[in-house]
Amino acid sequence: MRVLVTGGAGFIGSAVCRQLVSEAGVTVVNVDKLTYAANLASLASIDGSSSYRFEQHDICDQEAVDRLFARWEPTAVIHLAAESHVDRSITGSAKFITTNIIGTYTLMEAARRYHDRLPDERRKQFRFVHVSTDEVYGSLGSFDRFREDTPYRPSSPYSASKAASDHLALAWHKTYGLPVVVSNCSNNYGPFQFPEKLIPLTILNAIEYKPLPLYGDGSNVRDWLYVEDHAAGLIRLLFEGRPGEKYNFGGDSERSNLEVVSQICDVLDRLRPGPAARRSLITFVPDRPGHDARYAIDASKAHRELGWQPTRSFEQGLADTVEWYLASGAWWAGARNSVYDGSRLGLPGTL
Ligand code: NAD
Ligand code: TDX
Repeated sequence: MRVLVTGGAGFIGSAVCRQLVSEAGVTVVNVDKLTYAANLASLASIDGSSSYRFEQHDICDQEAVDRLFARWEPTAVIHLAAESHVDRSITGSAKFITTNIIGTYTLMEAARRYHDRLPDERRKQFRFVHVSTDEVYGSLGSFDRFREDTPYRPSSPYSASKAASDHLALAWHKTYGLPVVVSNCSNNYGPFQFPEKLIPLTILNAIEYKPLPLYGDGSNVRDWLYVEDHAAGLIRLLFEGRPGEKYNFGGDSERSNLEVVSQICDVLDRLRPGPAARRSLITFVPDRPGHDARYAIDASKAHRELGWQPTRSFEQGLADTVEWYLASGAWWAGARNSVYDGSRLGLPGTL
C-alpha cells in the first residue's frame, strides 16, 4: 500500500507520516510546499526509511500534481496541506483561498483522472481522505455538540475556506464517484506544533517568562485532541471510512482558554520552578474578530463505525507536550526566532 500524504511536513501531517511508516508499515509519499509552517525535522525518525519519500510541490500546481499520481500510483490520498492559522487568515486571506480551495480542487481533479483510469480492483480500494476542521460548523452555545449533520456556519476566512473545500470534496464524490471521506476534527495539540497556536505559544512564552496573551476574557472553549490520536483516526478512515461520509473526531476534553493556559503554567511551575508563579504572566488582549465562543464534538460515529477512541487524557497529553517542548529547543528555536514574528504580521493577540 502506498499513501500520498499532502502537508506531511506540518504538525498533523508529520504525525500521520510517522504512524503510517513506523506503525502501519505503509509506504508514504509526502507532498509539501514547505511553507513557514513546515519543518522537515519533524520527520527525522522516518527520513531515510525505504518506505518514505518526500516531494516538494505546491498542491495548486496541476501539472506537478498530475505527475505525482502518474509516478507514484498511490493506493490512497490523505490530504492535509492547508493554510491552518485563523489569525493569519484574518490579516491575509488570499493564501487561504488559494491553497485551501484551489489547492483542494486541483488535487481532486488529479485524483479523479487517476481514479478513472485504475483497473477495477484498485479503483475499489482507492480512498481520498480530506482532512478538515470542526470550525466549519461555527460557534456553539452552552449545550450542543457538533454532529456530522450540523449545518455549516463558518466564521473566519480560514473556516470558510475549509468549508468550501469540504463541499467540493463531497461534490466530487456525488458527481464523479471519487471515493472521498471527510474528517472534521477539533483542536489538536502535542509535539511538533508550530509555536503560533495557543498551546505551543503559551508553553514557549511561559518557559521564557514572557506575557501569555489571552484573547478577550479567555472564556472561549475548545475541545482538545492529542495529535497522535487524530492521526490514528485518519489512518482508520483509509481502511474503514465509507466513501461520501463525514466523520467527526474530538477529544471529549472541553476547556476554556483560561483553563488551558493556567494548566500549562502549573505544569511548568512543577517541572521547572522559576522566580514567580507563571499564572502572573497571563495578559488579556483584544479579542480575535469573529471569535467562535465554543467548539465541542460528538464523535460517536467514529467510535461506533471505526472503533476509534482517544487514548490520552488532556492532563496527560498536556504534561507530555510541555515536557517535549522543554526537551526540543533545537526543533522550535528556528521557527520561533526567525520565522514567526507576530508583531510584524499585526496578529490580533500580539502584545
Ligand atoms: P500546519 O499549518 O502545521 O501544516 C500545513 C502543512 O501544509 C505545512 O507543512 C505546509 O508547508 C503545507 N502546505 C501549505 N500550503 C501548501 C501548498 N499550497 N501545497 C503543498 N503544501 C502546502 O497544519 P496542521 O495543523 O498540521 O493542519 C493540517 C490539516 O488539518 C489542515 O488541513 C487543517 O485545516 C486541518 N486541521 C487542523 C487542526 C488543528 O488543530 N491544527 C484541527 C482540525 C483540522
Ligand atoms: O495567543 C493566543 N491567545 C488566545 O487566546 C492564541 C494564538 C489563541 N488564543 C485563543 C483563540 C482560540 O479561542 O485560543 C484558542 C485556540 O487558538 P488557536 O491555537 O489559534 O486555534 P483555533 O483558532 O481554535 O484553530 C485551531 O483549531 C482548529 C487550528 O489552528 C485550526 O487549524 C483547526 O482547524
